[in-house]
Amino acid sequence: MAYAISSKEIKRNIEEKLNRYFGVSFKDASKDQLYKAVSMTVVDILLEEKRQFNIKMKEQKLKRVYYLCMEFLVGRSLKNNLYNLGLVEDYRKVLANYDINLEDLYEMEPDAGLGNGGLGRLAACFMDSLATLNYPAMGFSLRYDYGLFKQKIVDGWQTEMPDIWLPGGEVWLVPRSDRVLKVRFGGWVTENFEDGKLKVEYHDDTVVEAMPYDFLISGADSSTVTTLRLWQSRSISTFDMKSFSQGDYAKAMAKASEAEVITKVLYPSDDHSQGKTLRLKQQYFLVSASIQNIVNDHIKRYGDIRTLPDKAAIHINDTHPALCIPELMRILMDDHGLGWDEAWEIVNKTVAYTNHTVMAEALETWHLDLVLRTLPRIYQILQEINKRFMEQVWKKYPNNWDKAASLSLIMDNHFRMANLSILAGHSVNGVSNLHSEIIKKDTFKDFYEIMPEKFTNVTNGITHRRWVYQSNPRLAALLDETIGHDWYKDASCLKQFRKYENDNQVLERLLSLKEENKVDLSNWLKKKQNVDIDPKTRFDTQVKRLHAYKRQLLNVLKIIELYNILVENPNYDMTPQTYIFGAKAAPGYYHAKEVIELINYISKDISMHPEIKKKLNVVFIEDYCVTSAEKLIPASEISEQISLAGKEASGTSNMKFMINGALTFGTLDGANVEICDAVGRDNIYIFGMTAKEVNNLWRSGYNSLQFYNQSSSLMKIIDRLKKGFAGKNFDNIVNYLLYLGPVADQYMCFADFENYIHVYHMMDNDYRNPKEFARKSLINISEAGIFAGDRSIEEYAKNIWHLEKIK
Ligand code: 26V
Repeated sequence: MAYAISSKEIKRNIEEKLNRYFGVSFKDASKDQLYKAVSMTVVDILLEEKRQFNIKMKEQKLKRVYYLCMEFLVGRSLKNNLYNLGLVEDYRKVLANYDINLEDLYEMEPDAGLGNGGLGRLAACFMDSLATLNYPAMGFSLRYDYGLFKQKIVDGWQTEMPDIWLPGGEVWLVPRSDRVLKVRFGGWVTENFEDGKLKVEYHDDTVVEAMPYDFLISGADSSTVTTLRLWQSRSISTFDMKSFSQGDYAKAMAKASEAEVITKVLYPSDDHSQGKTLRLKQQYFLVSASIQNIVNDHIKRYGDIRTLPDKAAIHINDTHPALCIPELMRILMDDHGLGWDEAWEIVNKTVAYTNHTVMAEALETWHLDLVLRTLPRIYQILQEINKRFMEQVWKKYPNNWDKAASLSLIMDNHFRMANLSILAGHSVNGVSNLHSEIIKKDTFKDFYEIMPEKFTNVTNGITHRRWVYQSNPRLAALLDETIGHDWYKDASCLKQFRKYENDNQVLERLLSLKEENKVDLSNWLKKKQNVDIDPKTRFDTQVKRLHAYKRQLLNVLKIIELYNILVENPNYDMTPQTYIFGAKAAPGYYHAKEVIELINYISKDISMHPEIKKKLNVVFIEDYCVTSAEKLIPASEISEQISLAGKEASGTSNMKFMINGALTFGTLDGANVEICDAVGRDNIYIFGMTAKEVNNLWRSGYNSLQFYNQSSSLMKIIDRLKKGFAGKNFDNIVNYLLYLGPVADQYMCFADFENYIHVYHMMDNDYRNPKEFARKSLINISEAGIFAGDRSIEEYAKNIWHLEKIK
């Protein structure tokens, strides 16, 4: 059901915005002005829907989920909102009357890149599903001035440029100066009892203002709007007049900058927790403002803080917002006079936690001194939580120091945020079956032993509306024609597509639409990077953050192997193929940057050999982001998901590729395992060790040389790396792989190499039979329904948040 608005109104609304904000008419407006004016009219519609939504919420008094996350990787909004409101064609027609192409306006919008990768994009997909399914929900995050850096490749090397998204992105933010809050940092606190009541006083603290901006996200064919509230930090005293009068201009501004820097920039690292003060301030700023907001709203609506768990579910997406636990304790005790036990019970019933990584270096900890200095009251509460917990642990496991050490919230003078989150909340979930098992049996096994009832799984999901309907219109049209349109709201209907697995016409259509998507991608890449790729070659894609555990290097080893073969024998019968990479490395992650450099140099080297390039091409997509993913995924035929088993919590691009008909070439890791179960072994290319085998090999001692000495292929690959590509050798990478340098390959690329190549040949063989390959592709699309974000959200709503839908 489309939002009801006439073409005349649309036209008038756009004209009015153009006139009021830019002083131009349709005819004279620039594309940028048109994009902004059009977007403003869409925001007005969303505000109207929001008003209706608020009325319903007031009447129905439903429980609501508050999704706290440091990252929301939203991408572009104009197209998404027009689709979800069912207004694409109406807007297209209005604009066409003035010779304006709606697609051109989409291209004016910058990505809201307020996230690093999977975790942030998942949060954004979930906002879509929550609104579409009519669940009462609100997201909270930060309004970063700069999102994830823009990647520029300079002579093969990644450099980082600021992502200045606000000039084009701010149109989507609705300022809410009526809801400003205050957050306190630093100083020291005193506790006194007055009339038997605890009175906490703050001294010498710094108060920062939290200014909310609402990002409204419409549901698809639903009148529900989810608000994503982004907090901006502001100084209360913007200006120190005294210093200014004395001529000390820098000092006059210093206080203001100290406050404003908090939400200046998204931390661009998702590989290890660095314990930086500013990051801690960001996290506390987010949770303090959000929890105050939640509590204020609850009191206003219901009057009694004790009913909070009946009306609010607070979800912490990874441990980054885990300080909401002591913050809620603080507010319940210090501001609302509750006792410890009562407050603790409310926190427990309200908070739930999702873990997104088992990588030890990414599990967050905070140094006690840093917390004490930055958040003195929070420090006291955390110490008290731990003291009480340790008393219980000691009682349960007398004199068992191992248990105490593994469960304690404090280790080596650091607070462990995962331990806090598991202890305080009522639910802990992993993001794929395998990951949830690893959490229980390994990462947090001692917690699982004493509180098994808290542990559960919710396998990730993606919004198939953005990732197929909007980004792959040709496939969407084929689905609509064959199985009808119900899949749009109910992805489980995709199963009906399986009826066509032996229908030659449909298989032909699948092949031809993929080819058209490949042509589109080639044209886009030519325009964007002046790079040629041949749409007649197989498109084999690996796009994700660059991290050693994701093993882009293993893919590179395979490419060098093929390159070596072609150099030796240019007539080698090989399916022409193009390897597409897209990846950002954390700015301080040197090894990851070297892998990017290697990919770029191989690409350059191949370009110097035009005959080889026809059969084997490599391209690196600069500045991989949500918008480029939307172009790449529908055109890909092979999806590389080759992390070392046990390391990738779930993966979500694997789901996006699958639903677009690409075949997974991957290890039994994360959600690949469930993809394999869904499509069956014949329709996926699985290779490598299982998570169990990985552990065994690691424990018995991985010796890369053993693999190297037994493989003439690996020897030649290493020789080639030493010799170099396009005049540059890669000795550091050689040392990494052979365990000769300071950084060595813990992710055991060599151990999986042989099987990777073996399965590559099986895949390649299948690919030579297009119809057979198309059938496998069709089966992947048909079985992708379970990886819809809608399914994930239904599980969260039912099993963890206990929500009802808005009527
Ligand atoms: C971690 C850290 C560590 C401290 C510094 C800042 C920072 C920022 C982000 C992260 C997030 C790492 C966790 C993450 O993104 N996990 C990914 O979550 C996806 C959604 O569940 C999942 O599909 C991926 O497998 C998982 O790697």
